[in-house]
Amino acid sequence: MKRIMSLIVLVGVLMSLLAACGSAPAASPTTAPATTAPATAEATVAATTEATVEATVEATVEATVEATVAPTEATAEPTPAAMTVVEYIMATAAGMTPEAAAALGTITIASQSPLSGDQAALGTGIRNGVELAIEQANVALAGSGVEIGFTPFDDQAQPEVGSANAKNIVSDPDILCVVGHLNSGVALASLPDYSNSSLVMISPANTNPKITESGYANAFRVVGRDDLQGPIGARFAEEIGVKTVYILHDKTDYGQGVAEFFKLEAERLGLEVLAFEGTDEKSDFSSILTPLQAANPDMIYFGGLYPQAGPLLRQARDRGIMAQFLGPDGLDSPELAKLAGDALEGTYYTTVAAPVSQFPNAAQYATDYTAKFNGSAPPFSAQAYDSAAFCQAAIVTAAVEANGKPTREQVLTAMKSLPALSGITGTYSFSEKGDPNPATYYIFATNSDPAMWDQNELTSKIESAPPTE
Ligand code: ABU
Repeated sequence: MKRIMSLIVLVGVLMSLLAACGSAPAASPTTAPATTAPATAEATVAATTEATVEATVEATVEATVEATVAPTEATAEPTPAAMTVVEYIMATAAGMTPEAAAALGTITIASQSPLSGDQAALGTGIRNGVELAIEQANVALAGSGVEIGFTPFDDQAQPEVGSANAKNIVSDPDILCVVGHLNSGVALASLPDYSNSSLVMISPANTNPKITESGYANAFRVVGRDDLQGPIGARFAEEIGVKTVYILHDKTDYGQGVAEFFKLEAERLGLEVLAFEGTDEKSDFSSILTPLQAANPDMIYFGGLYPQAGPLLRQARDRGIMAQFLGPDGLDSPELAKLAGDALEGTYYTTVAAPVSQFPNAAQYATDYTAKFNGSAPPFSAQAYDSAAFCQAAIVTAAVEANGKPTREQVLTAMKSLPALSGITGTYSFSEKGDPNPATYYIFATNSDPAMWDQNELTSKIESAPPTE
């Protein structure tokens, strides 16, 4: 029955996309490449205009329809012949001369993610994924002369902290690649510094379109984008019969951004949006929930992360609000189940990460992670492992090319020239802008047992190319 439901939902989503395709105007550019990088996350928030969002949603529909109807590169199954990124690193390192290896000196990969504060569960998983990737690569590369160091940074989920760390990172000449961030707003605050020194950043988690739409040649990610994630959520809401929706968000680049993409698609589908409201409240949601209860929506959509979503949902259910509940990948953490408890039953989230159990090639990673860190690998940690592997592949390629220690510019050039390679979470090739093509989007029904987060029920799975201009 569950399988049939999943298929019905998926077919429904695809049919809706087809219908939308018929009426959608031609896609228009999402954002013109910036000639100067945005200086702050605030500035980039302000830059998210309604027109941009609208244009992106149009492009989204087109891209997704393309991906689902015309199974070209966007729906291609992972190429069986694709070399794994680890095989690629080993084969490339084997081509290094002893002189080049001796000239490498210290080479370091940095990570940036929240290691303290209420998002540390996901941020620590990202750091751990990078650490494991580097440790395992160094074992495999023993004797080749290549050894990569690791320096983790705590960005505290704060744009100003990420930006300050970024200045320290770029001032260390040994750091040739950075894996980060968890929060799109923090990445957007850090990217100007990375960009000014041509330092490759590969994000395991950032979904805001501006990461790759702001003209940064050095920005890459291994996950999908909110201009697809939001509309996919809206289409799912329609498929399960939602007619009215009350939209809340956390006022961040990410949370507000994905909520805007959800809203535009919901309105286009004819759903009534009863409210669109931002809040940075973390504990007492009564002033939000009183008008929400009076509005009696079919669904609450929350654009944000689990530390807010958990208490919000718990308090809503405690007041007798039984509306459907849906949110994006910021909810993809067993911490949500700890915070919301049984209030989580019957709710949904969309995600670009998914439990490690979704990825057959990540089984060994899950075992290794538990052995090393004494806990289950959280969502986004396997994506961090893959991001670090791509950093290594680019660095080793550039080192062979440079016949010694490469510059950051050479690492960036190498990153852009990598072939499609298989990681533990999928086969990745990157678009010109740095988006994975394709990316995978999931919808899960949650269960309230944090220990069973890996067993959340997959409702549907959609592969899509990134939206095109
Ligand atoms: N995409 C989940 C993490 C939140 C963010 O992108 O800001």
